[in-house]
Amino acid sequence: MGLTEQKLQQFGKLGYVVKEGIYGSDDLQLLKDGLTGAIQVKCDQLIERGELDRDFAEESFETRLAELHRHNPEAATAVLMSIWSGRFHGPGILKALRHQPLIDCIETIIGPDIVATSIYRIRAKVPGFLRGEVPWHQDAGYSMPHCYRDLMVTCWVPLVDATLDNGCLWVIPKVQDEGIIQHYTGGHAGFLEIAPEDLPDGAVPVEIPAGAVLFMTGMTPHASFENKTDIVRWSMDLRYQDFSVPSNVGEIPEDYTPEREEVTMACHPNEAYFVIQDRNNPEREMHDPDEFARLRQEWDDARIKSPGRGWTPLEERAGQG
Ligand SMILES: O=C(O)CCC(=O)C(=O)O
Repeated sequence: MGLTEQKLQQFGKLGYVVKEGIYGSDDLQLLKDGLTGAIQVKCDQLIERGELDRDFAEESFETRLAELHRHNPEAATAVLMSIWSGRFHGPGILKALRHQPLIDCIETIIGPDIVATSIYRIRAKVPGFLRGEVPWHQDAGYSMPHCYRDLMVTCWVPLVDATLDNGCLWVIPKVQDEGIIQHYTGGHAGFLEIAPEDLPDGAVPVEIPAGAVLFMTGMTPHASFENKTDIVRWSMDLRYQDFSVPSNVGEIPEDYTPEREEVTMACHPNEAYFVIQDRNNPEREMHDPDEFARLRQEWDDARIKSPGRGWTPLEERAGQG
């Protein structure tokens, strides 16, 4: 139940900690089935349009997109983009977000009042797919500046064993209390990126088995590199905060007008937030997957402009591709 005192101390000291066995092999099946369904829908569409001649449905969850990518990189990219990032909010994601053994650990870190954000990402790091490599950044670099000091916990969960070879996450320990590092636009594959000269020393790889969770602060620099294997390094990352951290729970997208003071906005104004646990008002908790998907879509569609997003000043590094 939850994190031990020793693990909590490690989180405070290093800015990250790992706990194994949080998700068992059955716990993520609904999510994997949902992803398989979404992949099939996109493959069917591509086949109908004559852009793909086979769907590799006979392959396993771990190998299907790798084989598809080898066979037809353009079609595989279209499939990947259809589920990329937070675009997948189908079956299984709310269950994964509410998974009690994970929530117990989050409670150890931030207390019993728990909000999750729509900034969950499902990542299929397919061998040879460049967007699968994520350059060095702090998650806080993506949030509004007034939230830099707030604790948002990122939970990185590999759905297959994460190894050096298939592109496990790397983290830089013990710098999480030193503040935000300059992030630049135009980094690898369009991500925000910390310049090499600004990167603190001491990066360590975090090789962990499927179903383990790597907990990080929003200020913990992390990155992941090439997948040199034949299988897909599937992972998901989920994010949690307590009630004191700005969110849009209880608001509607229309509340976000251009005149609104930035400091009153959610840390990520254009993503929906959900109450996961509220002991005093359990009726506020999100349990319905359909309502979850609807709310998620509503905020996604609204495309709220967040004027002061974290990478101030907004500038591209000379020479970045
Ligand atoms: O999964 C990866 O490779 C990168 C994950 C990441 O950057 C994140 O969770 O913020």
